[in-house]
Amino acid sequence: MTATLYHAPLTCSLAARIAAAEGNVPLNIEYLNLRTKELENGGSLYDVNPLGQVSTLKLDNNEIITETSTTILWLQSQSKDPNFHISPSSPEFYQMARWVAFCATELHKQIFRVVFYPEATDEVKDRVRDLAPLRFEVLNKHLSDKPYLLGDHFTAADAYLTWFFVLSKNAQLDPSTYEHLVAYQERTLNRPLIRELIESDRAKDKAMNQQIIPE
Ligand SMILES: N[C@@H](CCC(=O)N[C@@H](CS)C(=O)NCC(=O)O)C(=O)O
Repeated sequence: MTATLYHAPLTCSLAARIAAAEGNVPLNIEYLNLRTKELENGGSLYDVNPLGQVSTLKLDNNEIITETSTTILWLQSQSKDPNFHISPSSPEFYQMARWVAFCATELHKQIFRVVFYPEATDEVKDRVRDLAPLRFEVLNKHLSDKPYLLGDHFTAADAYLTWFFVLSKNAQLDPSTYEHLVAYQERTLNRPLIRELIESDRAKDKAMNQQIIPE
């Protein structure tokens, strides 16, 4: 009953990995290099996802789930931790889905998808970076009276937002004037399981010469 995550170190599939770790959901990891699309154990990411993208998850019945947002929601559905698992019939589920979608569309695709890719000029990248402050403001206000996006407990939505902060410095984004966001970043990035995953991904990124975070 263990799903396999096709995982390129430090990329958005780390968000799915964080969700699995925090929800105590068993997960097999198939490493790949996102620059070459080569799977560590042979074959190509294109064999499982024609777009050559992570996050891609293979369930134990061989069904494939793509899109980071959906993989994160699936992983949370498998968690037996009552503080992590949120039933789709509860109103809270839609708050979680809202923040997962916010991370996917307002932060990941809208900002990272431009600043980390060669298609855009430096001028376009800077203009897209200018979208960040309003989004940071929304998050800062939301987090002003709670430690995590949904309240007292780390949920799947936090897994996605935490990953965003793993790479935000490399994207030349600066949330340092948003005090609740800074506190959130410190709180989440220092959770022991998350720290361990980031350290292990940094080492793997380097060993693979994938250079998501260049030295
Ligand atoms: N539609 C996918 C896209 C995710 C995405 O942009 N993944 C990046 C890594 S963070 C990727 O695989 N990039 C490689 C490519 O687009 O060729 C999702 O929402 O998860």
